[in-house]
Amino acid sequence: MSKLFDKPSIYFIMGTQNTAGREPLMVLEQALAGGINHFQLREKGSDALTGDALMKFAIECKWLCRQYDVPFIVNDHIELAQAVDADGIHVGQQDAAATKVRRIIGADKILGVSVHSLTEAKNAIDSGADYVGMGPVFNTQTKEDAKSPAGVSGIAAVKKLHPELPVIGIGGITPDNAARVWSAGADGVAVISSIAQAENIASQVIRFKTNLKAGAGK
Ligand code: 3NM
Repeated sequence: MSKLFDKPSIYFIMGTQNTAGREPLMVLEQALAGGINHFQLREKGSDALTGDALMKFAIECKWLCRQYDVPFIVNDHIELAQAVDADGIHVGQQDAAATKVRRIIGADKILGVSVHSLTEAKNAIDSGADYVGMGPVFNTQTKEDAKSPAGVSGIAAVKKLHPELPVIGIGGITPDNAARVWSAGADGVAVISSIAQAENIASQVIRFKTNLKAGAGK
């Protein structure tokens, strides 16, 4: 397993539109206090922050992540990631091609790619991805154009062929189903709503950790 994912990762993803009206920085700080291992800023949709407001928010998120020594990863916005000196960038299949992104950000930054098949996983490796996000594992309400839920079999198939590639499951993951994702071979779980909208955010992260450990017989 790569050093980046050397233990079950709770990889929290959030934009200002995911917090059900709660102060996003407070949500992030609670998630960090609970023990998330990675954070990705993902501003999406018609009400997404843009321009200076997005830059300011990204700098604040990065500062909070630094306090907890958690890598700060930006979704899709390469220029923003570079401007705030993020630790990494995550791109989808529709975003700028991963090979080009790797060339722009250099070897030292983290590159994550969303994949939905073995072929896409192989292409991500060839592009220099440090990890892939694979989903949706379960049904999700969060991503409007999400594909049909694929379960955990795709993750198991990718890990069988590419055991060295860190794979993070995404889509509809909760503390109750996270251990299934881990048992299939995933290196972590990427989560938006189950953490961002939890009543007690830090406790919810701790529940994820406890349940992942319980399922860690792989
Ligand atoms: N990507 P939640 S599913 C951002 O399948 C994202 O690639 C997906 O949100 C994919 O944890 C998804 O609330 C949404 O289900 C995940």
